[in-house]
Amino acid sequence: MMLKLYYSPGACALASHIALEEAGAEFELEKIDLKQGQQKTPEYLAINPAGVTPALRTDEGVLTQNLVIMGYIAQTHPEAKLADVDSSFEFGRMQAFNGFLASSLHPLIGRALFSRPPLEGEAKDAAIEAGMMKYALVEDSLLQGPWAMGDAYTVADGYLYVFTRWARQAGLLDPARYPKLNDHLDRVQARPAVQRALAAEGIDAV
Ligand SMILES: N[C@@H](CCC(=O)N[C@@H](CS)C(=O)NCC(=O)O)C(=O)O
Repeated sequence: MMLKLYYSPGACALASHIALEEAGAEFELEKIDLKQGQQKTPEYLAINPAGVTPALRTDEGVLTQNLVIMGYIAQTHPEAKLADVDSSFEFGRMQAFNGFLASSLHPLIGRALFSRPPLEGEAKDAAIEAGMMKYALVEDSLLQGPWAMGDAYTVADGYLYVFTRWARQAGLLDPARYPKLNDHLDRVQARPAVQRALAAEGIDAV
């Protein structure tokens, strides 16, 4: 089976990219330059009509949404143990965590940091505050430690890393307020699979 991931460097598709590396999957990458609007070309809209990355081409068709793609990678590579695929309940618990990142944290921090045109002044401050409330919920309640779901690394860890990476780059991940998230970021970033994904996307560790 040949997989192809459509991604944009440093954007949220990095989570699916990390999952592919962690799985030891055979895959190709195709870069979609969001700044140049390549996600809205007819060619890409034929792959993902929503006009966003990631998309994963499989032999059966295209999958979208990081949490779906990551779940698929974990299920199709059970030997890599990227999720507890034998327990529907534990798998669901992990997807609930991923769903929180996808539907609650990502939209808010994405709006604060990447709105076009950029937010400024009080509007930006308010957007950052709203986004950081979601990081605080992960720090204070959702992150089990040392990994997102507890003792075992899962695809949820690569997903959380995408957002802590953005926050640290923006100077928002104060170690005094977010010690667990900082520890988690460093722990994920030290993994060889993550370093391979960063190198392939041409982006830096933070
Ligand atoms: N919930 C979706 C979010 C996808 C998404 O918003 N991707 C962003 C990059 S982080 C994108 O491609 N944005 C391009 C645009 O909105 O034009 C997922 O997890 O796959």
